[in-house]
Amino acid sequence: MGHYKSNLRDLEFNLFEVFRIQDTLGNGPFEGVDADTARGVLSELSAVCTGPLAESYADVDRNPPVYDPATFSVTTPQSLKDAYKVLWDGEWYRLGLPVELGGYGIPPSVQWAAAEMMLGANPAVFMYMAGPNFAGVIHANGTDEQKRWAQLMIDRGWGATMVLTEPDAGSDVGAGRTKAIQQDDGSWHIEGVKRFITSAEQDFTENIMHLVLARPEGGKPGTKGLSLFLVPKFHFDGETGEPGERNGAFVTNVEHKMGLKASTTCELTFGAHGTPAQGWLLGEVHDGIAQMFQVIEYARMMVGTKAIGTASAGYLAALDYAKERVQGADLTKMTDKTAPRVTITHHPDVRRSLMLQKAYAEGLRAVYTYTATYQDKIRLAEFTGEDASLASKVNDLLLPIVKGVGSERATEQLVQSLQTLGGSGYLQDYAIEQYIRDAKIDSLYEGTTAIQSQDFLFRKIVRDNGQALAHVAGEVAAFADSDAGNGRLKEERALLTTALTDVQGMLGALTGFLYASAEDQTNLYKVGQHTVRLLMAVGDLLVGWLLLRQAAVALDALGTDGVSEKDRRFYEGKVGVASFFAKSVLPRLTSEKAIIENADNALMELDEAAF
Ligand code: ST9
Ligand code: FAD
Repeated sequence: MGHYKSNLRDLEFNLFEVFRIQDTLGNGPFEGVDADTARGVLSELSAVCTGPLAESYADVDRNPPVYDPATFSVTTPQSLKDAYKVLWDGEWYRLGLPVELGGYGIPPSVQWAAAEMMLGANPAVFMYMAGPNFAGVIHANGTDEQKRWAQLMIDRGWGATMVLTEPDAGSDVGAGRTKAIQQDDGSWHIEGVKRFITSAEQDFTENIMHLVLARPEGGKPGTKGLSLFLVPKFHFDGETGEPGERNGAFVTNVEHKMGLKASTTCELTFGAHGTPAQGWLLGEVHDGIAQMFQVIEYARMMVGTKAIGTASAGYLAALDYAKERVQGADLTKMTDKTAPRVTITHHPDVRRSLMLQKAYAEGLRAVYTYTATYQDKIRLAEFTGEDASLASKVNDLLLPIVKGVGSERATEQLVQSLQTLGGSGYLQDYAIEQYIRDAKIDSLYEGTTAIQSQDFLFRKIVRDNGQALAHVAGEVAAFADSDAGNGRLKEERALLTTALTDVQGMLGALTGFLYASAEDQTNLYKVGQHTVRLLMAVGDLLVGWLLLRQAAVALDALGTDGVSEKDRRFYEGKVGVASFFAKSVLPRLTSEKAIIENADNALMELDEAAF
């Protein structure tokens, strides 16, 4: 048995009881998949993830890949290779592929449920499997020749990377200096140094395709001057894919990190070691940042789901421990030194912490699943030729919540999971300390939380004229105003209404500052101080709402005949956690709103030396 515990019951509850994806299965793009198939996929994968995939998790952390600067190569431990083989040979990458590239027509909602388990069990291994997915982006944007390469990448099992970051261009991708020089044969030579590139070197695929942002000579400044180039590690035969000469993209360092050590984080140097780094312009069009964002959108959803999957595993580990650990007497008998000792689940503070861990693990799972249902809607609309624009905007709106809130709350709650184990949590005997180290990266890469929050407010709300937000707020309001829960959730729905009003108040204040910035630009600083506060508040609102939606479904189920004992406990947990979150977290949004409304610029006026 590995370290990982999946929560298959909750995944299926979301998919089939709350979001009722069976109503769309068997139709259009999902014609070949029915509910039984989807359940079968998830239960088979759950066995893989809790079993062989999880096995190498600690070993690779303690014995990470080793870099050899003499050969620019990496040697990975056998346990990592074995774990990769488990996923690759199981062809689990096909879950994320379009049918024309060998996918099964599985809807995104099910894919992300599947991804949560793989990411929870062994995140680095999932990330090494990026080749087929990235091939999908090449296939969607490439020339006919590049579409063939995409198929070769899948058939021959190549790795792939996304290459944006440079020493002086992290959040500010547009500051990148790596350049591209066109050659007479139509290809390009890439020159420059990229850093922090995930999976840019390993020793278990025959080739790696790097998707590289570089600026053609004389190109515009900023992100709009960047183009996307395909730069293989080895040149290859365009018909068979057979690898040939080494291309001039060499890994010149592998970082030593706090966690996620199984994943190689590489410095990638182009064209500086006697061999030119030859690349090909994706689709022969200069539209690099927009093309790369197709990869980034997938990766942001992945990072959020990774964080949430790890938080769930941490909660379940803490819960198991708390049910066994005997320590102290019941609080009501604290003065009686002979009172029987109890398991720590009897202590109110442990219960409070466990319930908050459960709320975020299960509430955020509902948030990413809700998001994925909009990806399902996009697929369905595209298939029938209907307008997918609203679904697309809602998906865009929710991505920074999944990524930004998912990663921040996961780290926070994983610390609580460790706390539940007391001093034992600090030991490497338990997986939670590694969960914390491995999940911390999620609030950093793929755009830090500050970047997510600005994307959320400026691009996804203001630039969208609030359309997607109005749609989601409408759904929250409709639920709050309904009689869901048959009278049992009345107080909680009132708290949800207040939380929605608070979030609307925050937005009102922030847009007020934005308008005022037309007169006095420093008003923008007031916005900038509070975008993360807004992002986190909307995250709490959505968690609160979706937990209550789940509670309403659970109450309906509890009211029917024949509910098994196991299900009864599961449903009661759903009602309990929703009520807890509504009463103990949502009211905080009122003070968050007051903080935003009272924003001033004292912070910005303070001399840097005073910090
Ligand atoms: C990284 C990788 O960190 C981490 C690990 C990755 C591992 C990958 C592994 C994947 C695994 C796959 C496994 C598959 C297994 C399959 C199994 C399936 C079950 N949305 O606002 P402007 C575009 S990588 C869409 O002016 P600035 C848009 O084209 C490094 N597009 O930006 C826009 O033009 P327009 C990650 C967007 O001020 C243009 O950009 N690094 C969006 O020039 C310019 O926009 C980062 O993420 C969006 N949200 O630049 C960087 N936003 O407006 C973070 C922008 O005309 N920094 N565009 O439409 C940022 O995001 C900055 O905000 C910035 C600012 C760079 C965009
Ligand atoms: P900086 O941009 O220097 O940010 C430093 C701090 O300043 C952060 O707190 C940030 O939020 C804040 N900040 C910066 N600008 C602003 C602003 N405008 N407003 C408000 N706050 C701001 N990159 C790739 O291209 N491909 C990969 O595969 C990849 N994998 C990675 C793997 C790992 C393990 C790591 C650590 C990084 C990886 N990255 C990758 C890079 C990653 O995406 C960047 O680290 C990230 O985008 C942040 O950039 P930075 O580290 O330069 O931080």
